[in-house]
Formats: sequence, C-alpha cells, structure tokens
Amino acid sequence: MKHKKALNLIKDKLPEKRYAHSVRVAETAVKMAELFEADGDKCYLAGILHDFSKYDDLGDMYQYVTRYNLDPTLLAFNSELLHGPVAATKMRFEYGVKDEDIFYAISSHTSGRAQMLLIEKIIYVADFIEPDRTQKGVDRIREIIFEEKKLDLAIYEITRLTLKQLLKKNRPIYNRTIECYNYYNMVKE
Ligand code: DGI
Ligand code: FE
Ligand code: FE
Ligand code: FE
Repeated sequence: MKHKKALNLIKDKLPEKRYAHSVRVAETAVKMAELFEADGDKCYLAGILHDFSKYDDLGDMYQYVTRYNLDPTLLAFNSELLHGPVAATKMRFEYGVKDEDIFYAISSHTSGRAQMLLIEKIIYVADFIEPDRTQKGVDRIREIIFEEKKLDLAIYEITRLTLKQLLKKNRPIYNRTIECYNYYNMVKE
C-alpha cells in the first residue's frame, strides 16, 4: 500500500488526535529505522496503520478473532488488546497488505511478544516514545533508544512499565505480554 493511501485511510476513519498520534508513531519509527538499519518505508506504513482498528466495534472484533483463527485467548480481553491483531488481519485480508513484517508489527504493537522481528520491535517502541507521550519513564526509554541505541533493553523497560501499570490497576495480563517481558528480560544485555 502506498503511504498516501494509508494516510487517507486513517484520516477518514480515526479521530483527529488518533490520526496525529499515528503520524508521529510513523515518523518516530522512520527515525529509529535509520538507527537500527531497518526498512524505513515499511516502518512508516506500519506506524500509520497500527491503530487502524482502535475504535472498531467490539463485537465485530470478536468475529474477526473467530473467523481468522486469531489467538482465542484474545476473546477474554477488550479492544485495548484486540485492535492490533484485528487491524493486522484486516490489512492482510481486506486491504491486500501482504508484507509479513508489517503484519506482525501491527499485530503485536500493544502486547509485544517473544522474539519480535526488527520492524515489530520498532513499532512497539515508537508507539511508546512518540514525541507527545508523557507517561512515567518515557524519557529514560528515549535515552535508551537515541543515546544508548539498545532496542532490546528499551522493549524490556517498556514491558516492565506496562506490567507495573496494569498490576496497579488490577487489569488482566495477556500471556504474550508476560512472554515478551520474560524473553527481553533474558536478552536485554
Ligand atoms: O493504542 P495506543 O493507545 O496507542 O497504545 P497500545 O495499543 O500500545 O496500548 C493500549 C493499552 O493496552 C494500554 O493502555 C496498555 C494496554 N495493555 C498492554 N498490554 C496489556 C494491556 N491491557 C491488558 N489488559 N493486558 C495486557 O496484557
Ligand atoms: Fe494501539
Ligand atoms: Fe504500545
Ligand atoms: Fe498507538
């Protein structure tokens, strides 16, 4: 898919603020692509599309999980966790975005997972550190990326912060979030 088409697609579908967030994630991902020698075009496209399904109807999302045999344990969660896998599936089967890297990058952007692909890692991090993000710990993650250039360490720290927040709020934890935490805890150095 061309960048222009992707931009138009989300401009029509997402509220203004979410559109602007998506553009910032794409631009952050392109910066990171230079640093970590990834394909900048793919990073941009995945960044633009990553929150495509953020406001899709929840019942509709559950139907995609069943129809496309996505991980059935997703059915225990709400749109927070479903919007990545559903957006990736829609892009692949309804919009002809065949690229595997982009599929995984969109699909895992919320939970992460063990052994992510390079572009998948970049989108996971870019979503957390795009310039308008102000959450606790974000400046340290920016430093880890842009000064120390340690991608796996950044993933570990992001997953750790996310888990801390979820536990504090008594939220259920998705298996892949924990698998991501454990895996990057091991490989972070
Ligand atoms: O879509 P965004 O707001 O840009 O960000 P996101 O897709 O990375 O995260 C959406 C939310 O999902 C965020 O508040 C954290 C939450 N989340 C991440 N992992 C888990 C989770 N929520 C639950 N319940 N369980 C998880 O494992
Ligand atoms: Fe998201
Ligand atoms: Fe995220
Ligand atoms: Fe996002």
